[in-house]
Amino acid sequence: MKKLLTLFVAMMMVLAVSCKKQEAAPEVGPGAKIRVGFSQIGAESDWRKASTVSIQEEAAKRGIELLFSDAQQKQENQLKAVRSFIAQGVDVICLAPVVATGWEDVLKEAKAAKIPVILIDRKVTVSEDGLYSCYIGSDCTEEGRKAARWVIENVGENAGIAELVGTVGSGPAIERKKGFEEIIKDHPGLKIIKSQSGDFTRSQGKEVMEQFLKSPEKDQIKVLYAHNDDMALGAIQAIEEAGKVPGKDIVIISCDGVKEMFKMILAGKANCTVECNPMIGPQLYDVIEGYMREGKPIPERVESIEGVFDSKNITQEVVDGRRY
Ligand code: GYE
Repeated sequence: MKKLLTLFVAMMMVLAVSCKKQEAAPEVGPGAKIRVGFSQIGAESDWRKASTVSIQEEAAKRGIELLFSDAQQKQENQLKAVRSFIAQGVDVICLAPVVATGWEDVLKEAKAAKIPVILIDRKVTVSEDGLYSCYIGSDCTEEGRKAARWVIENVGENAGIAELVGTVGSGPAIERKKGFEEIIKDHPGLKIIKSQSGDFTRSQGKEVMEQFLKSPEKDQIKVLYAHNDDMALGAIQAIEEAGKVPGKDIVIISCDGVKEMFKMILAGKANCTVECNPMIGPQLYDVIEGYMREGKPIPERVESIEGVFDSKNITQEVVDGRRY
């Protein structure tokens, strides 16, 4: 009995630390409308477009009123959107932050208005705790590690690596670089010899790769590590235009797992994509409805489940079944 009691107390303690201290939920009935303000980054990649669809479709399905704002990759637009959501008194704010810093003031304003903020897909760096309720999304550092492990296992110990970095200052760009470097640092033959941002877009991925392929180091580039599929897809075009064979002369690995990248891997023009799941609408509204309708505390972290895809597990069936 005493053992059971100790276990119960321990479980309650774990529960207490894993939930951020927050206002009691307003508790609305099953029929009442929930209003959510969502500040989306933009439409820079296939991944982003899929994430927008997931959040919009799921809101419609559940009868949740969604106020949607597209920031066109600009933080100033996101700050305006969040402030307007606060002014309109939404129940919950959902924010996909384009960069990691610069959010303290607006998050304090939301907190003062007692509106919980749920971050999705990108993290922020803030100096104090409790400025947002929850982060739903991927572990992008782990994605970087997975990419590096794949290179070590499939390419070997010696290769010059070109890196296409995501949006400067964004969580995924910082973390995917960090995770990748953390693993290759113990493999001295694997070196990043070129590294530049392509802002997560196909057009800039192509442009930057063109420059890499004109640089004095061009013949040492044996691997391309792109922080997202769109930049890799742009780079594939640049590689072909430079008269090289993508997937063979230069091994290509990126993050996201969008359908277009799957097709390239199946065609042998790319080699691997580390999955990052954009379909988080259902997880987001489970948290919001749990909080609003049942008074459940908002969890601090909701993780998405993700895999690694290469020629060993991509088939035509997998490509056809991919929604985005
Ligand atoms: O990898 C990229 C997008 O924030 C995780 O943003 C997301 C990234 C994703 O534009 O394609």
